[in-house]
Amino acid sequence: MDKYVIKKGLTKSKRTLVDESAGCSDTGSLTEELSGKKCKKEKTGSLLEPTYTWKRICAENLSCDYTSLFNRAEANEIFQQLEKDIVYFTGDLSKVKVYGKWHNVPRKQVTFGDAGLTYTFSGITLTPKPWIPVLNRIRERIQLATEHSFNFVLINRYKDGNDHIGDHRDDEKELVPQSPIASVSFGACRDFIFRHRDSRSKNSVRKIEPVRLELEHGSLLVMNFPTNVYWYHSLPVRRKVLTPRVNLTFRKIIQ
Ligand SMILES: O=C(O)CCC(=O)C(=O)O
Repeated sequence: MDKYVIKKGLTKSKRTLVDESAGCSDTGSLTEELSGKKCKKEKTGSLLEPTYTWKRICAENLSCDYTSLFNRAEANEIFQQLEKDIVYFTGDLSKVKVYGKWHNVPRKQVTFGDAGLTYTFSGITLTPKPWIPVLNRIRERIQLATEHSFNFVLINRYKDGNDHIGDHRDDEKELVPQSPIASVSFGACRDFIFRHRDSRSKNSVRKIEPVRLELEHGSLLVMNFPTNVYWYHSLPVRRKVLTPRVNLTFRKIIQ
């Protein structure tokens, strides 16, 4: 396995978890941000809130948290609903500009969010569609698990392992500075790779191992600051994957 830290099977409060992950709590704001997360079973009236078992993923200036957000039955139901309800962008909105040339994106994408927001990436400005119930269900669950609220989501659909997303950082100027990004996945399990900005090519002066994850059906990956400053991420082609996957990255956009 590559050189990074994963703490498994922790169901304690996030404060304890950070304290146990020496070397990962070197960012002052990180400890503060994680301390409020909800990881304990609590009884609220007659409702039993779900328990989240978090894994910490750390490397130099990389700080992520990973959990199963939905059980298999819920994840199956939500995946079906997404496949039924989500209508993806077509035409010019399904293209990206790379080195001045327009290309079709090798996947489908669409955005939803609060009225009045816009988001520009890869040369296109996207106006979000209004929230729909299945997205609010996911958004509310993320808020319960992380105590962060999000006002925008980018949805990517990969029809099979040929669809992919190349190395990039989520560092657009519209994002609230230092805010986390919550990435929820449904459908096929896919590899997800982080590469440090100083170690992306063969000629790089520094040699920093990539961080490889498998994003599972119903999972949540929280990318905390400053991960997206230092690390690029990608979902590479995997020809053996024959089934679709839908990924939703929830973001905080400046109003
Ligand atoms: O599909 C994924 O897991 C990655 C999506 C992504 O990189 C993005 O939305 O910026």
